[in-house]
Amino acid sequence: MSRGAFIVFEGLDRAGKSTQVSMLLQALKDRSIPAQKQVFPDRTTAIGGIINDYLAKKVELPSEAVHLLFSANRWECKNSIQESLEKGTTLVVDRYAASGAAYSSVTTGRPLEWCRAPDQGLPAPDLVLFLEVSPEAQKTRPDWGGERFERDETQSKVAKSFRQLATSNWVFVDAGRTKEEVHQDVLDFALKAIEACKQQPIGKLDE
Ligand code: NYM
Ligand code: MG
Repeated sequence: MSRGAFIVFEGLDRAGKSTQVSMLLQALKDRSIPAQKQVFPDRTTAIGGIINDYLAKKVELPSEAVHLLFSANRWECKNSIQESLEKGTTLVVDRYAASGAAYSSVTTGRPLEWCRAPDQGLPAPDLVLFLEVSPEAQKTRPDWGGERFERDETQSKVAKSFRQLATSNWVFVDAGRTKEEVHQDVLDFALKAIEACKQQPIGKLDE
């Protein structure tokens, strides 16, 4: 039996990731391709609850500790990710390890290698769709600036870190267009990835 694809959306805050995740899931459903959504941080777990309080500025924690919590939040989902992919379900994921390294390299000031280390060994995405958005467009989107890290200066530094993390399975998508135009590109890349990884083993981050 063929496995599902591990498809991750990355990007700055308010790039339209959640919208594109929903549109892609619906399009896959319409084609009878089994698919499931996963969001990081997963705020529904015990660890996710602390992350949520930190982002909402309800608790203070050292940036390094928060970084490890974000990674732990992925590790607690490792088995379910693996099992879903193995049973043939494609995962459509809103943020993953690249967000962890890109944001924390800015907030901790530590090298990218340090930031990437805790995620080593987790299942690797087959496709990373990086949604590119301008600072002007970001600000026009609802709820901008409410959470920690939602500041222009932080976002432009995070954007640079993201670029340094890009590998051959990343594609950069211009998210400044209409959501339908963006979706057309996304769907095209996603369908190709689903086809291409069917008989491939699931990769691991940095191993
Ligand atoms: N974030 C997200 C991190 O700093 N590290 C991580 O590992 C992940 C998954 O959390 N500003 C940051 C990016 C966002 C914030 O995510 C909440 P979202 O997708 O805006 O709900
Ligand atoms: Mg956000």
